[in-house]
Amino acid sequence: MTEEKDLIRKSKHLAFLLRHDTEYQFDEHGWRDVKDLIKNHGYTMAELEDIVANNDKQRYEFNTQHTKIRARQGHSINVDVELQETVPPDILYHGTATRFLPSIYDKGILSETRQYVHLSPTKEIATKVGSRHGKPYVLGIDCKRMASDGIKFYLSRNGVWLTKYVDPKYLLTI
Ligand code: HQG
Repeated sequence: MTEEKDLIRKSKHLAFLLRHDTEYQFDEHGWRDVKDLIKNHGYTMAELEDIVANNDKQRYEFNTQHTKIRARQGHSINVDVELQETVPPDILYHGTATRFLPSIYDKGILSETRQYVHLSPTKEIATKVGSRHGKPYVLGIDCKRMASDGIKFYLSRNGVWLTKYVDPKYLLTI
């Protein structure tokens, strides 16, 4: 494997280790010890520094001393990554696959295995998110109405909008 491919593989595996690993005892704010990743998961400090600095979606962050690392969003494990509650723009987008639409129009957008439903600021980003699951489809979300109904939104430090659930009544035809 080339060095570059190995780093991509390690960056992807880090998403699992920081968002979904039920074997590890995370602290309440979702931090994992850098030492654990070096000792037990084959990372070097230089690789972790490289991944955090250059990750395409800026998914990860260090604490100030670089002794701990966490994912900024996307967790299935139950941690509080101190998300910033933020007033959303009037419309956000959710990228999904066409085969999920009947169920989404029936039950709304569920967070499924993750802690939150993920919403994108642009149709372009939402299309990319949806295409991970099949033929992409972009739903518009009436965030203005959700916010005025008292529903909370959070903005992760890498620009992903999060909310707990989107009721079908807030889905827009775009
Ligand atoms: C769908 C990536 C049927 C939902 C992305 C989605 C994102 C339903 C799938 C982040 C449903 C869950 C999250 C319902 C929701 N019936 N299907 N009622 N409600 N769904 O991967 O939003 O690269 O957990 O539409 O860029 O695709 O990993 O969520 O298709 O930001 O950093 O259930 O993951 O970021 O899939 O992606 P996911 P997502 P990273």
